[in-house]
Amino acid sequence: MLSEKLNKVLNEQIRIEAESSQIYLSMGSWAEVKGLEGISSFMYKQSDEERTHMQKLIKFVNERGGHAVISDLKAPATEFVSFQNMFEELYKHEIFVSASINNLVHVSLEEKDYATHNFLQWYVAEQIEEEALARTILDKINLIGEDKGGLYLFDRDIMQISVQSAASSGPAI
Ligand code: OFO
Repeated sequence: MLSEKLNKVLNEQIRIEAESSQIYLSMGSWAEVKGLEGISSFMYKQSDEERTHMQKLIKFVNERGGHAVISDLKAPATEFVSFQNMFEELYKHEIFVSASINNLVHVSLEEKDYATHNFLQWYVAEQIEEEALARTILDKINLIGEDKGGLYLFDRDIMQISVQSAASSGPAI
């Protein structure tokens, strides 16, 4: 049975995952309008993944005798200065999510809830991967600079990243 405190912080994480999904959906739409097809499909896939993270949490909370509460969400940004800026925002957001997951792990230990602690390890590993991927992408972007041909190739490559990771990941809900 989940403690009230853990139920509360897990519900906050459910909201954060849902907001992450909306943020990436909005980024995907912005990129699509700008004709950046690869970036857009990458963002749409990220958005879908965040939704599965949220669903996995909902199931866990309810299975453990808690109540997963679905709340309203903060509206995401709809405009970005550039695609570079958009990926910097994505990276910052993933760092914020990692801190939030770390805090959840901390609370699970305080509450001596080892089942929740164990469940959260999947999220800890996922955040390491997502931060690493965002950093790799930012490195590539820095290499491109203002080069338009580079942007064309980047957009094509990132489409590949999203296809590959879609085939190899996706948590069991
Ligand atoms: Fe939910 O995985 Fe990153 O944010």
